[in-house]
Amino acid sequence: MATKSITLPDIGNYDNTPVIEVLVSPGDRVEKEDSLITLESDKATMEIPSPYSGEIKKVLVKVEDTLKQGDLIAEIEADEEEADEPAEEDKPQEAAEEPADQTADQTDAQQPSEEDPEPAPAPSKANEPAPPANDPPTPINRQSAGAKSHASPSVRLFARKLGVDLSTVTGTGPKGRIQQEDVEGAIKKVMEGAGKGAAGGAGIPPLPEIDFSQFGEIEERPLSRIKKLSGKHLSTAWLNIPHVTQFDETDITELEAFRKSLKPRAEKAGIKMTPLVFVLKALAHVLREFPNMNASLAPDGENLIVKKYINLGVAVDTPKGLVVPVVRDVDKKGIFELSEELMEISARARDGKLTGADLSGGTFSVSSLGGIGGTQFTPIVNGPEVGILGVSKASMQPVWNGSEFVPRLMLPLALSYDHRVIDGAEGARFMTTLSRTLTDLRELML
Ligand code: CAO
Repeated sequence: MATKSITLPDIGNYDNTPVIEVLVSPGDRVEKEDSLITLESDKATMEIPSPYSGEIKKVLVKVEDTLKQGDLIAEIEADEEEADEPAEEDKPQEAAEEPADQTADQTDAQQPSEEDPEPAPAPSKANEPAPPANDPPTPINRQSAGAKSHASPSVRLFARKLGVDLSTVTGTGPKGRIQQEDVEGAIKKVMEGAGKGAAGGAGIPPLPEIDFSQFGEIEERPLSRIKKLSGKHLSTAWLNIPHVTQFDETDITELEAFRKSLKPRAEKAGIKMTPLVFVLKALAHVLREFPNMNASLAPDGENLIVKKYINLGVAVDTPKGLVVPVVRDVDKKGIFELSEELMEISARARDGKLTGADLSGGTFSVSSLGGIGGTQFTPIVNGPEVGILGVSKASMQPVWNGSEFVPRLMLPLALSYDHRVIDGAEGARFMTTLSRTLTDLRELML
C-alpha cells in the first residue's frame, strides 16, 4: 500500500475547467476507472476516473474550483500491485472530450459503437498488454460513457440543477437526444401529478376520475392562474413535509385594550391597526429565541439553514386566490410601521400588483382568518420554511382564574411545523412562549 497523488490528466485544450461535482469523499473505496469528479467545460461534461483502486485519503478539490492539467485532485492509498507501478506523469494524453454537438449523437470510441455489428471481444487477462505505468486516466465523457441518455452539456447541467435523472426522460430530438424542453416536460409532469394528487414522483395513486354530469347538471370553471400556482405549491409542501399542528388559546385581553387605546392615534395617521400586527411582532420576538423555526432544511436533508433575518410571509386572500407577500425585518419595526406596511402590501396583493421580490425571502409565515371567523384550522407549512402560524378569530370566553370564571378575550392559534426539524416539545415551548408574549406584551422588552 502506498499513498499516491491523483492529478488532472490532459483533457485537451482546457485550462481552468470548473468542477461541478465531487463524487468521492475521504474513506471511500474506489476501483480503478471509478469517477472521482466531474468537470464541465463550455463544450462537454467529463468525469475524471481514478487511475488506481484503493481508499481515498484526501479530496483536494471542491465544487466550483477550476482545474488545469496536473492539478491535484485527491490522495489515495492505492492497492499493492498498482502502487508499485512506476509513475509516468508526463505521458501525453489524448483528450476524450468531443464537441457537444458531436458527442451527443456518437458513442465513445472506447464503448462499442451502436453501429458496430459486434463489439470487439475484450482481450483475455493473460494476453492483455500491461497498461502503461500510472497511465493517466482518460476523462470519460458523461454522455457516452455508460450513460444511455444523449443530451448536450447545457441540458445535462440544467437537469442536474433541477435534480432530474436523465435516464427517466425521453428525448424528442434527433436520435432520441434529450432537449431542454424534454427536461421541462418531465418536471411539469411530476408537478402536475403533485398538483392533482395523481400518481407522480411520490407514487401516490390518483383520485378516481368521475363523470359528475351523470348525477346532475355541472359547470366547468377554469382555476385562476394564482390558484393553479398556489395549488401546486401547497401540494408539494403537503407531500414533502411531515406536518404536525399544535393548538393553543391565548389570552389577549390586555393586548386588545392596548390596541384599542392606540386606535385613535392610528386612525389619525390613516393606519388600520389590527391584532395581526401584534401577532407578527410577538412572533418575530419568539423566532429569535427559537432559531430552528426561522430556518429551512437543506435540500439534502443533512443540515438546517438558520436565517438571521426575520421576514414574515402573510397569507392574503385576494379575488384571484391566496398569495403570501413578505413583510421584511419584522423584528426591527414598530407596530405603527408594521401596520402601515401590512395595509400597503395586502392592498397591492388584492390589486394584483405584487412583484416577485414582494413574494420571496420569507422565513416563516402567518395565515390569519381572524377577520373572518372560525375557531381553528390547520395551516400548511409554506415550504421550504419550517413553520406557519394560523390565527383564528378571538372571542370572549369564561376563564377560570382559580376562584371564579372571568371573561377573557381568547385568541385561537395553530402552529404547523415540519416534524423533521421541530420536535413536539420544541413546538409546544414555542407556542407557550408566543402565547405568554401575546398575553403580556412587556415580554417584548426582555
Ligand atoms: N380576532 C378578532 N378580530 C380580528 C382578528 C382576530 N384574530 N383579526 C382581525 N380581526 C378584526 C380586525 O381588527 C378588523 O376589525 P376592525 O376593523 O373592527 O378593527 C377585522 O377583523 C378585519 O381585519 P382584516 O382581515 O381586514 O385585517 P387583518 O390585519 O386581520 O388581516 C389580512 C389582514 C391581509 C391577513 C387579511 O385581510 C386576509 O387576507 N386574511 C385571509 C388570509 C387567508 O386567506 N388565510 C388562509 C390561508 S389558507 O387558505
